Amino acid sequence: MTDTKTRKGTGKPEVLKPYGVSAELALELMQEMLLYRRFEEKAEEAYAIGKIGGFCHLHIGQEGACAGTLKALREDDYVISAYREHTLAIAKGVTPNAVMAELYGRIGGASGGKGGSMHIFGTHVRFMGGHGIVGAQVPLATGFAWKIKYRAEDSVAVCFMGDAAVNQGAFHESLNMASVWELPVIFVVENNQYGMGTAFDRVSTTDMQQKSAAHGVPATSVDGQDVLATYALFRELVQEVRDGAGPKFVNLETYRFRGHSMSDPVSGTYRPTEEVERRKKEDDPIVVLRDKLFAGGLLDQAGLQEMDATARKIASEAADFAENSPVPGPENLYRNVWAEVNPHGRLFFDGRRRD
Ligand SMILES: Cc1ncc(C[n+]2csc(CCOP(=O)(O)OP(=O)(O)O)c2C)c(N)n1
Ligand SMILES: [Mg+2]
Repeated sequence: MTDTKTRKGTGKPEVLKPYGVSAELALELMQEMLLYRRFEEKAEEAYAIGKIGGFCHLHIGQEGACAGTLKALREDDYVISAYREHTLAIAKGVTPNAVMAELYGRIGGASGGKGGSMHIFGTHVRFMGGHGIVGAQVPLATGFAWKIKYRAEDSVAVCFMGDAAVNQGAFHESLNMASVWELPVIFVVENNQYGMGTAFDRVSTTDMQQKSAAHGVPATSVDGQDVLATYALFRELVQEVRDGAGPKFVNLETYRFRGHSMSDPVSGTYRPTEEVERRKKEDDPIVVLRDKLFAGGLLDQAGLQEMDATARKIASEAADFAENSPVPGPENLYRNVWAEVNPHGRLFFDGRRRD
């Protein structure tokens, strides 16, 4: 994405030692998180002036969850998520152009402009959506993991969900099956503590760490605002699951810096403004990593600005691409409804890359 080598300082990389992460990788994570932040800000701006319509849930504040986890995966690993998925799609390899064009509802979008914000897919890189029904992706992830095991592959399935999904029946059915069949799947709760306007402790008498216990699925908690800790945990878990350890559950503690969706206020009555302001100040995953890199002499202000400029450029080029992509015409009405047959007589679902 950028020439991170030029940003490698001469300072003490001891700051990275506890995580077992190289300076190059830490700088890559920084560049990626900056891109996710600038991309979402660009989408926010486009939404505000009416260029994007419908639902739109931003991931701002949760960039560590995205960068730290996906960095530990291979291209043939499956990722599936709920509707707060724009940046997860990018991290898995869907281009920023295709994600932005999907938000704009344009033909160049990842789902041909017919899915929008909540339904971004990139099956060519095994990004399996983008799902609007809370918890709906959890049984699907279990199915991918079953397929991996059935075909004796060594990929893993990673299923992201919000904290509200753990009270859905589908979550428990899926964890039970995954456990009984020892499937290669990691269930990750992006625990931002709220499901729309409802705090988690108002809808649960047990804490998140206990949610998988009844199914015998081992649980771990991690500070998702610390991208290095998140990466270090996933590097370990992914390897264990790839090696046949069976399913895992991760309580990834994070916080969203915006409202639930573009139509909701940032704080509202369900969470005090002071709480939001404090978390933004103390727990911004980009600032947390920046401070470590500065302290270790691995990055300076000029280097950070250079990286930020790269991120802003990619986000703004994505918006230009979306603007210039046509809206899908009526000939697309019946496309992607049924599986199509290719010239070899095999069924396929349209997962081609659109740039
Ligand atoms: C089955 C179902 N019930 C209700 C809704 C309405 N709804 C949309 S988002 C949401 C909250 C989900 O919160 P969480 O899982 O914590 O994810 P977050 O938005 O915090 O990322 C609800 C209740 C829905 N989409 N699906
Ligand atoms: Mg939530």
